[in-house]
Amino acid sequence: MVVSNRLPQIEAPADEQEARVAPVGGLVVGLAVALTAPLDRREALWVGWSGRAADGTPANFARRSRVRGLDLAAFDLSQSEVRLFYNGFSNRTLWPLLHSFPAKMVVRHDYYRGYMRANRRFAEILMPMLQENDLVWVHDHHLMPLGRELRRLGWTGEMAWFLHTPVPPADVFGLLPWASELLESILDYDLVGVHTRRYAHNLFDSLSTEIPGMVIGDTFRHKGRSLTIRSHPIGTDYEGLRRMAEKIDRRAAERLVGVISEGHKFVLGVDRLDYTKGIIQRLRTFEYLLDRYPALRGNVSLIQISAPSRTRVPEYVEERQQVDQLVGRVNGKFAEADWTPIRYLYRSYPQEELVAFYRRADVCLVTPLRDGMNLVAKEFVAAQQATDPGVVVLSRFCGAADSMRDAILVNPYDIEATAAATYRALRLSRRERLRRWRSLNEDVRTRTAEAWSESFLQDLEGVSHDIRARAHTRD
Ligand code: GDG
Repeated sequence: MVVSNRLPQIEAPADEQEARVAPVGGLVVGLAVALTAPLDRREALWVGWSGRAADGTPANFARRSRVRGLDLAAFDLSQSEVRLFYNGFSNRTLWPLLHSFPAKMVVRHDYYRGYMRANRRFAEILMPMLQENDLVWVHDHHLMPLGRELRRLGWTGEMAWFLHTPVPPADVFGLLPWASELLESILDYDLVGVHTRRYAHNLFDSLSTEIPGMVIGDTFRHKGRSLTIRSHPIGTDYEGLRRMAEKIDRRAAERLVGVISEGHKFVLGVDRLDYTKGIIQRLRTFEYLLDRYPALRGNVSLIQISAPSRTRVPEYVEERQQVDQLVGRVNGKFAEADWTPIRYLYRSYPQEELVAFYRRADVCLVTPLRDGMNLVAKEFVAAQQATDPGVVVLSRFCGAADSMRDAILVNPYDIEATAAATYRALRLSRRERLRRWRSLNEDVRTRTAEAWSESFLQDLEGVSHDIRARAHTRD
């Protein structure tokens, strides 16, 4: 049983803009791929929020449906759950904290209480659906204490949690007033997965700082409980993306991107509109690039696709305004009658069209200030032409940078250096582009979403087996 806050299919929109972008987001994309692939011995049911905010008290059971090969079970949240649990504690407290933006963290006790209550309700809805021998796989920061709530209701089976965000250093985690309670709650899982070894290290460090316990190998022991923490980096649907990319012909790409004259290059950015993605810094980088290298004016443009996200959260409203203003300023400064430096697209595209953008771009700027993994970088690589590939400029501060060493790595806070790296990317020889792409492609081809879920679930079975064996020996 897979549990996440959001599902890939939204029944009725919580609000109009969210409805259009419901499937956009790395967790849903990665999991949908993993669960649609033939999980040989396994069947999966994916349970989560319908996306609907009920008018009165929502029903405490989930409605089942089958969508594009996935078995889903969805339930509604109340309006106050959406406000306190989803927009509040999940998006305004935990999200900025986990991404090391403590100044943006909103500390409100009603948010925390709402979060704990909502987790309890998730557990009440799940419990009657669980059958003996099920594996429970919980996802992301919204559902950190769900494992504890399920144990309270009597679930004794195997249970794991995967956190899709980064894990900040212990000093930052400790800024959360409820750090020790939340960290203690995860000890009820058998296995916790994160994207990188650094995040696993940070989580051990936070646990050791907040709770008396012992780290032994990759387990944390506290009051007779033992939690294993391991890194399992997520990937993409490599084969699917390649097939999609190979079907795109020049005309279809031109219909979308426009006819790009010979010698004109384009740089691409694709993100949910989120302050962690470094969109403001990216726009400033592009501005600096045009200032510093005037020969690029008229010959290079930036296409920035920003999918609307969390549109009810004040920090996201503010980010959107800042991005709008900056795009306007830079375009006003440099545009010519026949050339617009930044083409800013505030919308979400069907995946085939996104792939056409990837395929056509010369350089992809993937420059988050902090990101758990970042699937855009991997999708871009998967979509490239093997004979004439584009170049990835990648932030050092995302999980993807761990294995994508042949991207051009940058510190996105350093606008001048990132502009210089972008300039270099635009001028790389074909030979050098090929060399880098081949190495990146090998990484993306082998570490897929399917491989991620399979290795994680195998790990969970192994860990649970060890726990049972230890308990048996004690008996
Ligand atoms: C979280 C973590 C981690 C974007 N615009 C459109 C569109 N997208 C798709 C991309 C990609 C996904 O959304 C974004 O994934 P990321 O991984 O880049 O980022 P988050 O949404 O923040 O995801 C992240 C991930 O979980 C998985 O663990 O990597 O670090 O923050 O798949 O293609 N898709 C479509 N149209 C768009 O306009 N169809």
